[in-house]
Amino acid sequence: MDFLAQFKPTSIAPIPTTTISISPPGGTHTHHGGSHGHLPLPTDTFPTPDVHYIHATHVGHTALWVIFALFTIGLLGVLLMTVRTEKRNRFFHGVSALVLTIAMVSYLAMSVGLGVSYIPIHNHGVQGSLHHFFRQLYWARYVDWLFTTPLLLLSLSSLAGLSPASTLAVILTDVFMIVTGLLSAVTPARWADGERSRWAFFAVSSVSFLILWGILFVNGMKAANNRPRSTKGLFTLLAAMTFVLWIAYPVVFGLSEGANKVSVDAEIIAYGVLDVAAKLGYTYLLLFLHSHDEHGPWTLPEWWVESPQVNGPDGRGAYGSLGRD
Ligand code: RET
Repeated sequence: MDFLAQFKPTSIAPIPTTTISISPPGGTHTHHGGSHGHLPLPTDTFPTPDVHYIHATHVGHTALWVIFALFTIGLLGVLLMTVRTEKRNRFFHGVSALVLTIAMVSYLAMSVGLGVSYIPIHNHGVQGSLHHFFRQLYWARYVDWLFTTPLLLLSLSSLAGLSPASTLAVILTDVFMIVTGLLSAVTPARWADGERSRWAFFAVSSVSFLILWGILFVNGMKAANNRPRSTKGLFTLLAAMTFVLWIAYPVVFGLSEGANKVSVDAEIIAYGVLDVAAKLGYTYLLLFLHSHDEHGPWTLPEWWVESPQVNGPDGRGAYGSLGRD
């Protein structure tokens, strides 16, 4: 079904026109001859551009609220699991709670109408350039992804025991992917050259996607070989699941922000399903299936989770006595 049909010229009223008359300096009366006749005012008729906004309806707005509610409930569940876990084993709980908090706030923002703008998009052959199309862009999701995707990758990398250098490489490549993806989404593409720049940014972002997953799979599997069997299995499962889910993002992008093939409502629902699976699904699988062992790279050191117990020789506390000898 072509949702754009409703905007095509057959169903669009003819382009309205504006007629203007200009009163020339000196008036329109004749100066010669005996008569006092007036010349007609010079007039011209212009077509007025017809502006069309493609935006979410009640369906999309409701979906945003529902997804916000799911993240809120999911976050509460994770917080409950966190307080019931020993402090030193809360690494994955902390990272996951952060991911869900950011997602919750971002969906709340979008639900109340924040983080949105209108981007000029290509006409796709619709009657010349006089129909101007603007599509609603929820850019708030890119701000969400900018923070949540690095955290999800940190969580996956830590599970595998990936080196700090490779983890940083994965995260920086991911940030680059999201930023170039946002550039693709905000590129005004009213004409073909704008459309070309949009897909150029999309291609750059997609290459980063492949690089980041290349590093994560190759180095991650090597690192996971040094972990207990169950951890290696969980890493393989979560990495494969995450990879498959993440591939769907550029597909949804291509159909919505990219080529404007589906409505904004469909876009909201598709991204919503993916976000819930990639964040909530991931988190709960990880927290339920992962069992801590004392020597895992993710077990937090004592000094990190406990406040210093010592008082120092001068009674000013551990830090007050530093450097006295
Ligand atoms: C974009 C468009 C440009 C090409 C590519 C993209 C990839 C986006 C991804 C997003 C993942 C988001 C997640 C969010 C929260 O859980 C930016 C859509 C490759 C992979 C997992």
